[in-house]
Formats: sequence, structure tokens, C-alpha cells
Amino acid sequence: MKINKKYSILIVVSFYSSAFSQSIEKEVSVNRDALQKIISQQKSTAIENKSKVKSLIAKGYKEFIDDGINEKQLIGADQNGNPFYYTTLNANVSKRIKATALYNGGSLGLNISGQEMRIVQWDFSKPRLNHQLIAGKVTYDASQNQTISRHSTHIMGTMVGNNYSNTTATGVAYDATARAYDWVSDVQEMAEEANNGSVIANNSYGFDPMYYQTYQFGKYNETARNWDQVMYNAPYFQIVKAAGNARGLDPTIVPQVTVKNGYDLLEGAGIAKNVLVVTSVNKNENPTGDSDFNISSFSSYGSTDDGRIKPDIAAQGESVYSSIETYNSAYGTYNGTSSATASVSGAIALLQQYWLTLNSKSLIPYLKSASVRALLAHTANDKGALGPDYIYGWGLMDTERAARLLYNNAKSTLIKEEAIKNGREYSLYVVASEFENQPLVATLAWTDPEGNLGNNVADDPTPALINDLDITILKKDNNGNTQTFYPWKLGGMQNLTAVASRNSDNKVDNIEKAEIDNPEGLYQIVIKHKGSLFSEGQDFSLIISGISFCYTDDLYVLTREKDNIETSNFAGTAKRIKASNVIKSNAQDIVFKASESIELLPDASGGSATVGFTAEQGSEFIAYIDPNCNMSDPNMVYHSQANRPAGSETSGNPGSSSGNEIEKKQIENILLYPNPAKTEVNISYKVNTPSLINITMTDISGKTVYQHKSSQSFPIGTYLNRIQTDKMASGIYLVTIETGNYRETKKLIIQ
Ligand SMILES: [Ca+2]
Ligand SMILES: [Ca+2]
Ligand SMILES: [Ca+2]
Ligand SMILES: [Ca+2]
Repeated sequence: MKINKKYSILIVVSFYSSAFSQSIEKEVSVNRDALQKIISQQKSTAIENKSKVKSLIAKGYKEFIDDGINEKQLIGADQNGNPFYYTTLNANVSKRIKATALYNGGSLGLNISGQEMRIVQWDFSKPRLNHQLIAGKVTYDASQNQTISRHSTHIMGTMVGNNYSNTTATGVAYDATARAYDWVSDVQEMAEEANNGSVIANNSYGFDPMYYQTYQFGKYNETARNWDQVMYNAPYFQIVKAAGNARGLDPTIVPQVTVKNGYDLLEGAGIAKNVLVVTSVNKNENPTGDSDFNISSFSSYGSTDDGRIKPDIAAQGESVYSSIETYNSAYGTYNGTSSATASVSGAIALLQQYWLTLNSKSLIPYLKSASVRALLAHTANDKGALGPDYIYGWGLMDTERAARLLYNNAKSTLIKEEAIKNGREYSLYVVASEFENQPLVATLAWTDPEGNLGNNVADDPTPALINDLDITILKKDNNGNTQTFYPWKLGGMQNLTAVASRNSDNKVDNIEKAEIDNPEGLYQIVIKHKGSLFSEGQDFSLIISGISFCYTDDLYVLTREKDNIETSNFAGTAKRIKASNVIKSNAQDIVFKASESIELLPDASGGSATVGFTAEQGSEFIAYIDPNCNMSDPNMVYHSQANRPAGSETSGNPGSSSGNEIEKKQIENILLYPNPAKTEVNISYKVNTPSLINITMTDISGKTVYQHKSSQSFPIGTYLNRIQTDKMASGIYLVTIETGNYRETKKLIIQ
């Protein structure tokens, strides 16, 4: 029987915690056990809530309220028996967030409109499924509230409304489909959907501030914790939620509206760490620039009680024209953070689809939700006070810029999905783009574990953050001084209107963005963590822009005496480097980086001495060669003699080839160390004549677990290739190094 390769892959991954979305068979890993636990816990919570609702109804509270603007439902009660009501949050949106750039005929030359993507909506109740704008696109389960809702129909049309029934009402992801649920049991249903491979959840509702106690505004509560918990256990699942329209409420009924001048109005899951919280800005059909927009008069301002940057992002939520429930061709215009939220969910579907098309040949799945949040924060159009603020968050969503960043991955931007282990750090060298006025920007985001609930006091500043990662960008000058660039942070409840600072580390947010306005040369991006990491590690996403993978200088020549390096923290970058200088003992952190070649010359080439390049004992020297011109993953490293492992040959000078060496093996002195290995293994070898290098590592069954093939010849020298082994199973492996004329296999034990 011939087994189709794709099919056999599907069979294999189904043994793991993997799920596939309905139409694109993409692996999305989730923590199934944790999600199942959430689902069963929520089932008992649902029973408790039902009895709370029943007793409140007996006291005279209405279960359903329609005040002509919003649909509301009594959903539960706090521990003192005060009612919790969910309320809808009412407000062409595609243009404002530049989603149109991705459509067929748009400025990016693409054809991305949500094909084969699915969004899941939670809302008051059922959308009008037969409405011409959404007919055939939406499913709704019979177990849910069957009342047909205006809000639900309008939000659904804004996200996925087709592009032929009424072109002024075309949805943002007009070729996408959707599933819809009522908001009762939302946490349980989100856990189930995440478990089934869904990646986008739109929640355009929240707790009604009319029934909120003062201390509840901005507080990390049970709802925030539950939503964070679902996302932590389903790292591709992004919940998108409306910030709320509380500034539009009557302050005589909700005093909090004016107590802090519109700040501290966020509620429920709007305070969650991982949920993307969306605010509304006004409509402007013909903006004159990226900052030509203003906050809507009704949009709720942050902060959270612990001072995090919330809301996260802004989108148009005014004059939004979409389907309504009265008949199958009925349309209406609404305002609210609900509509802004729907447009962001639609645009995320476009960006996920685009990411899949860019990576169609590999098994790369969707962007992780942390990457989505990093991407949106990274590419937003700033407004109001410089940097993030509690009104606009990171700014207006810019789908076009986000798509360009995805396209430029490994060209002038980098998208990394990595992990940091407890006690470890992660670092990366980058070279700033040579284009003028191009800032170097690095955004770190992670999906944090659910936080602790804390006390019921107003504005408790205790951070909800569990794993506190920190990003910094370091610049070392030739005198050995290090300049540190920190991420943005805001002043919290004590300083709501203060401009964001970037002069110290951020202890509250799980999105950290560091920017250098006028960068030049080489930088090191470092990610560390404080304290002890929950679960011994934390996955994170890192997005970097404004970098160059090929270097300004074509050729960089270092000659003896003139260019001898005696001070620490020296970096030389070029396409090609030729060096016959000396790196003196005690000189530390010396880096040569080249995209094509590094030649360590055996003679003086212009200098006065008779000996060539030397790295003296006690110096610390690393040269990166990246044949693919990709500095993100420097896999070939040259170490100085001083750093050579014990037992390796100390050949005086790694020199260039000469005639009498041609008959020698192309490589020799192959060493694996440490062996047995734990977290990493180093493979060092000497290249005698320039050659392509192929390194393969297989387990005893013959399965390849690591492979590196160089695309260009390695110049003469001694190289070191470092392989992370911490994720590999313990056992015996075989490491093979191959060149054009030589092949050698060594046994490696991983403990
Ligand atoms: Ca439901
Ligand atoms: Ca508060
Ligand atoms: Ca701002
Ligand atoms: Ca931090």
C-alpha cells in the first residue's frame, strides 16, 4: 500500500496533543489534560451560576435586559451576592486598519481574505444565520440560546460578511467562516474550541459596569484568570475582547466614569494578561497620515490595577455598517468597542492565513498567540502620548505593516518563537539596518500562566504576572562600555497620564517593546527572567525589525600591530573579513561576524611581523560565519585557541590554504564534547581546504534529529558547531560530518 506522505504525518501527530482546524489541516498543540480539567471545572461552575441567577431572579432582578442599545444577561453573582450582568458593547472598518492591503487587488499584491480560516464568536445569542451577508458561513449549536440577536448578527457580519451581498458591509475576513456560541459557559466552550484547534475567539462583551463595585474596576478577577488559563494551555488560541464603552455611561449611575477622568474602567477579562483588549477610535474615510484618528468618546481607558499597558490595541469602532437581525437583507450602523474588536479578530485571521501561505512548504503552524500580540504591538500606529499609553494602548492596528513584517521575516525582520528555561538566558546579535531613520525595534511577548486573585481592595498594585521575563538591547562600544536599552513601561494607577518611560525594567507587562531610534552597527538582544519560572520554563515570541542580514562593509581587513585588539568588547562585521592581527590576552567578548568568509591569515599581509593571526591564551574570541546571511541563528562559530577543549590539537595558526595541503583530508580533528552530553553538545573540526560541510545527527533507529548543510564553502579554520540537546531523548546518537572527500561518524550519548 502506498501511503501518502501528508497522510502519514497526520497519523503520527494524532498520537500527540494535536488538533486540526476544520479546513486547514494544521497541527496546533494544546495541553489537553489541562483543558479537560478546565472544561469539567466550568461545568460545575455553570451549575453554581444557575442557582445564583435563580435566587437573584427571585429577588426581582431581570434575567434579560434590552435597553435599546445593548443586550444584557444576568450571568452570575460575586461572593457578596451582587449581580454580574454581561452586556454587549456596541459601536467600512477594513480600510481603517489597512486590512484592504491584503485583499485581491490590494496594495500588497496578495489574495488574502480569510479563505479556509475560521473565527469563533461568543456573544449574547444567535446571529441571523440566513442573513444574506453571512448565509452559509456560520454554524450555531442547538444547545445555545436561540434568540436571534442584533449585536451578534452585526459583529458576525463585521468579521466574516461576504463581499458580494452588500459591498459597503463587506466583512474584514470576507472569505472566512465562523462558529458562534452564546456567552453562557463561555470559558468551558472556549476550552473546548481551543482543544479542537481553533485559534481566534471574538468576545465583544463584558461585565456591565452598572453593577460593578468600585474595587472591581481594573482588578484581576476570576474571569481574567480563567481566560488566561485557557490561553496558557492552548498557546495558539488568541482571545480578542472589547475594552468597553464605559466613558459613554452616565456618571450619576456609574461614578467611576468621572472619578479618574475616564481611566480605570476596564472589567473582567479586559484585565487578563493574554487576552487582546481592543479599544475604539473614530472613523476617518480619508486620513492624511497614520496618526489621523482619535479615541472614541465612549472608549474605556486603562490601566489595570497593577499598571499594565491595557487596552492593547485600537481599531475603528464608529459608524460601522453591517448586517442586523430584522430580516435577511437588513443593515444598520453601530458604534462601540465591540465593532472595533470584530475588525481586529478579522484582521488576525488574515495575518494567520498569510503566515500559512508564506510557510506553506513547511510544517510551521499558525503564529502562536504571543506572536500575534507581539506583532500587533510592534506594528501599531502610535497615537497620543509617545509610546504606549492607557488610552490607545500600543496604537491603531496596522494590518498592512504587520503583513510586511511577516513577509520580511529573515530579510529585514525576525520572528522567533523560543523558550527560556529556569535560570537561563537567551541572547541574539543583530546588525542595525543601514537605512536612515529606521529604528531598531524588538518586541517580546509571552502567554503567562494564570495569575493569583489577591484581595478585594481598590487598586491593589500587586502584579498579576507570574513569569517575569525582561528584554534589553545592549550596545557595546570599542572602549568596553555597555549601553542598555530598556522596554517601555507606564506609571500605573498612581501616574495614569505620565508619558511612558524606557529607562528601567518592566515588572508587570507580558508584552515588552524596546526601541532604539537611531541605531548603528551591532547590538545584542538579551532576554532574562526574574525569580523562579513557573513550570521551569516559559515559551516566548520575539519580533525584531530594522535589522540587516548582510553587512554594510564588503571587506574588512585587520593587519598586525595596527589593528591588534587589546581592549574587550570589540565587534567587526562585514561580508568578508581578513585578519592577520593579534587578539591579546585578557581581551574578552571579541566578535567577528561575516556573511561570506572569515580568513585568519598566516602572514602579516601589510604588517611588519612575520606571524599572522593569533588569539592569545586568555583572550575570548568568537567569529560567526553564516553562509545564508542570516545572523539569527549563528550555527558556525570559530573559537580562539584559548577556548579549545582539552585534548584538541593546538595548531599554531589556522591559516589559509597553500599548494602542499591539497592532498590532505578536507576536515580533521573532529571532536564531540561534552560526551555524554546534557543540554548541548559541541562539534569542533578543522577545515583544511575550503569545502561544504554537512552535519547529520541520527538516533539509533536512523531517524535524523539534526541536520546542517552549508550552502557555501567554509574557509580554512577551526569551527565549532553547537547543538541544543535538551529537548532530545536520552540515548545513543550518531553524529556524521561529511565533506566532498571525507566522512566520519562518531557516537554521542545524551543523558
Ligand atoms: Ca454558550
Ligand atoms: Ca481599580
Ligand atoms: Ca501612544
Ligand atoms: Ca519584565
